[in-house]
Order: sequence, then C-alpha cells, then structure tokens
Amino acid sequence: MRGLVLSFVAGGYHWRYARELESQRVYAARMGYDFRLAVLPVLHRLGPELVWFKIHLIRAALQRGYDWVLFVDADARIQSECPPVEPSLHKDKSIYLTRGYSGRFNSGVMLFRRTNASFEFLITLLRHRTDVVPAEDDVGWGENGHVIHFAKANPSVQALDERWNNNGRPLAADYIRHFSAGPMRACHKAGVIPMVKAQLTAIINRLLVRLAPQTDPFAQALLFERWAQACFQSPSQNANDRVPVYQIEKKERLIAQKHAEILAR
Ligand SMILES: [Mn+2]
Repeated sequence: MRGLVLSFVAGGYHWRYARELESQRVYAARMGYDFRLAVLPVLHRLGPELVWFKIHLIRAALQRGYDWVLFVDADARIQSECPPVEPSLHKDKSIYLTRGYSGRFNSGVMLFRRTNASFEFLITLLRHRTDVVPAEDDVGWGENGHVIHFAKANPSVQALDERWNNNGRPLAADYIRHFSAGPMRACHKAGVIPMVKAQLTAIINRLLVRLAPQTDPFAQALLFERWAQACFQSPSQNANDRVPVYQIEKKERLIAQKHAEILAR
C-alpha cells in the first residue's frame, strides 16, 4: 500500500504555516508515507477560490497511483501522537471526512482511497464548481460547501473520528489540529517576521485581484488541472518534497516568448 500525505500553499502560507507544514512532513517520514507539498505562486491574482486547486491536486495524486491520499490543509498541524492512516480504511468505503465545529464536514482534512467512487466524487465536485449549493450546505466560498453537499447520501463516504480534524476544541486531545477560521484560529502562533511577510503578501494579492483579477472559474480550472498534473509528472522529483508547480508556468512562458521572437525575425 502506497500512501501519500498531501498539502499545498499559495501566497504567504509557507511562512505563516511553516511549523504546520513541517509537522506534516515529519509525520509522513515517521510513518513511511510519501509527502508532497505543491507550492503555488507567492503573488497571484486568483482570489480565495484558489482553494479549488485542492480537488484537482487530490485527483492528480490518485491518478498517479497512490492507494490512498491524506490531504491536509496547510493550516493544520499533525501531532506526534497521530496514529497511522491504514487502520481507518475500510474496503467498502472510499471517502473519509471529518465534521468541523459547525457539525458539517470540514474539507481541511480528507482521506481518499483510489477507487471509482473517489474519482466520481472528485469529478462531481469539479463539474458543479459554478453551481450554487443549498443554503444549509453553503459556507460562503471555496469547495467546502460542495464537499458537504455531495457527501450527503453518498454511500462511499465514511465519517472519521473528529480527532483527525480538530478545528473547534482547543483543549481537546487530537491527532490533527486545524487552525481554520473559527474558535481555533486564535490559538495559532507563528513568528512575527513570517506573520508580517504573510500579511503583506495577502494585502498585495488582494490588490492584484482588484487590479487584474484572474478569477474566471473555467480559466482557473484549466490552470489548476495543469498545475496539479505537473506536480506528479516529473519522475525525478523527490517523493518527499515541495514541488514549485508555478515554475512550469514560467518555463512555458519563456518557450512561448522564444517562439514569438523567432517568428518575428
Ligand atoms: Mn484550513
């Protein structure tokens, strides 16, 4: 069984959540799992809906042949007490989700087995990205509302023990502590300099979105799919590494530029 612990960062998240990301890498190394961190651009015009990249990334990892993929948000710390993943897997369940403090599924920690049911679920989410989900499932932005909605009545979904994604009870013992918006956010600590860098980045990125938004969902989906595939393409990549997927963009741009120059001669 080959398992992968997977996460991604964009903007200043690699500064802000450096400790959390390191805890994910350490956990994977301790358990003998691969770890991959997709690194998106620091400066971008994608807006908050860039979290949809997560779904593209998980799908690409499963396509790559991992038997299971544990996706963990960058703002989630894996504790040293976290047990191995395998005992949570059942042969008739594919998608493992945890309930957040709101009582609904929180997509910050998700575990998938490589099955048709998992692929179907992920494709369904992507296909319905621009559809509005019912108010009771809506969380206001991103892919979480869609996860909540399409997990309902899905026989392949299994609820995981809440310790796998604790985003609401700061005093409780847990396996993964998720500093998402809500009661846990105030408990997160990072150094002053990383926080300043991350906050400045966030301000600049909001400005960039206002000046030249790159927020069209269909254009984003194409870009995200390319980035996600690129993240698992090169065989030379260390399986326990951060993959700067945006460099592929840069390379392509340079090639396109060269072609244009040649044609102009
Ligand atoms: Mn999160």
